[in-house]
Amino acid sequence: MSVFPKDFLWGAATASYQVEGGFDADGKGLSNWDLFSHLPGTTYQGTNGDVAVDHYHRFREDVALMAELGMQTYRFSISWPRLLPQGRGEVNEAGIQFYSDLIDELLRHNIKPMITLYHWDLPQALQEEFGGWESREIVDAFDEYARLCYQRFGDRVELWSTFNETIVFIGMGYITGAHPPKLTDPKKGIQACHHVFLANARAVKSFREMKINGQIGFVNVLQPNDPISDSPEDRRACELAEGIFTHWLYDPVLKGEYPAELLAMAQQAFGVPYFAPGDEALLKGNIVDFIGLNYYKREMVAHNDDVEGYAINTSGQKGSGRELGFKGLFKLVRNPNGVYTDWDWEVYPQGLTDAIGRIVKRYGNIPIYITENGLGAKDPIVEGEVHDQPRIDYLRDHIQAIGAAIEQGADVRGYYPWSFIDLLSWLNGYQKQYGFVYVDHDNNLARKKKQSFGWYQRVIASHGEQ
Ligand code: BGP
Repeated sequence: MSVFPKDFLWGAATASYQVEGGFDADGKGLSNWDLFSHLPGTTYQGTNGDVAVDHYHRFREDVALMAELGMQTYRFSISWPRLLPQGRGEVNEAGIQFYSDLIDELLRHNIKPMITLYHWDLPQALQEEFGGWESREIVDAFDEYARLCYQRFGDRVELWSTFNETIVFIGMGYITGAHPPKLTDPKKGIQACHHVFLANARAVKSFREMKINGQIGFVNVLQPNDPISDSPEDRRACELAEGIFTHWLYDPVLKGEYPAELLAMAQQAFGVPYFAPGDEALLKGNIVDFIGLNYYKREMVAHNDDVEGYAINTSGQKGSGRELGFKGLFKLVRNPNGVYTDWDWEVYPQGLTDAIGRIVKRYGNIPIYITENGLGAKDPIVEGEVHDQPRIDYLRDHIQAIGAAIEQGADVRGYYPWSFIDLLSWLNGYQKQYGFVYVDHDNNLARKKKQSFGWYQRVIASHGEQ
């Protein structure tokens, strides 16, 4: 008998900038990524999402493939500037129509939509007007956008999440400078992150005030950290890394407060986050209904007296990056016994069971959806077929890892492999593939089912037994 509960949902995920294209179609405003990806040296070989895989124009064909795959749910994000070209104010009805049609098409095929409100494509107008996430003004703007989405789609959509992976868009946007707005300013980053939590809380509040029939959650990545050795220095470094990468991001949305030790450290070192009157109550009063957990890899941690900064492997040449270090705090190091992908991500299915266990231990048995999980690889084409057995192996082992967590009592309600279709990997272009469906960039973006498509079809049909 399957360990997965009867109403466990099998799905897959994407995000607007990575699949839609139509970057200026039908009145859409520009996003921060529309500009950033065109700056020299920002993305792998200058790739961008101007056209992406043209899901904007081909969504009916894509939904038909989702239905054929047997998907019961589909996680996608809304492009804020497609609905509100200036970030607030005037509504672009053509943008509303696109998502409305997409939702109807999904429902017609019995596929439950899960909407992410913010998967990193900020209206550029707000960046220019007041500095985007740096300014408290973003909280009102985001609330206006969230309310618009609830109002127009809340009659048909029950599963919502506010944000995707704050650690990435804030961490890389404001600390490492690899994402827009390309800053290396921790002080601004910490305050921007605070504004994300406030925006989340406000959007959760509005969701409840508007009595939307559904649940609202927050999506975070979880890379469980393990110390590279048993030494007290490495264990302490690991504790700090886990605090910064995990507790800092989960506590405010699940407990309504920051982890105390780290809060004191940040305020002492940088004078932020700054709390305005009412912030604490807002966070405390608006805890999310569920957590969306994205899992790809674990990170081993060591104490760090020397390494500062990092270099990302965006080429898929093993060993071409350099691991992240914050001098005096910790560094991420390679596991000498680990199995790694071509992008140097450790393949460690047990880490997903661990990640779920750590959430349950710290926050109680809250509802969890695995909102992303997958293997980025360059899939070979052999005699016209796309071979992706490594992806099948990866996903199978991770599905088992979720099963193990469920057997231990965790309330995991659904699985969304990343990704439904090959799409733009933010910094790695189109060569880092994740999908069940291949897209032929040399042939009019034609869709083609991979080996993994038939496999996942059987997984869903057998409710995870495969
Ligand atoms: C997550 C993002 C996704 C996706 C995925 C894979 O952090 O939420 O949008 O891109 O990672 O990452 P990458 O494309 O860098 O391999």
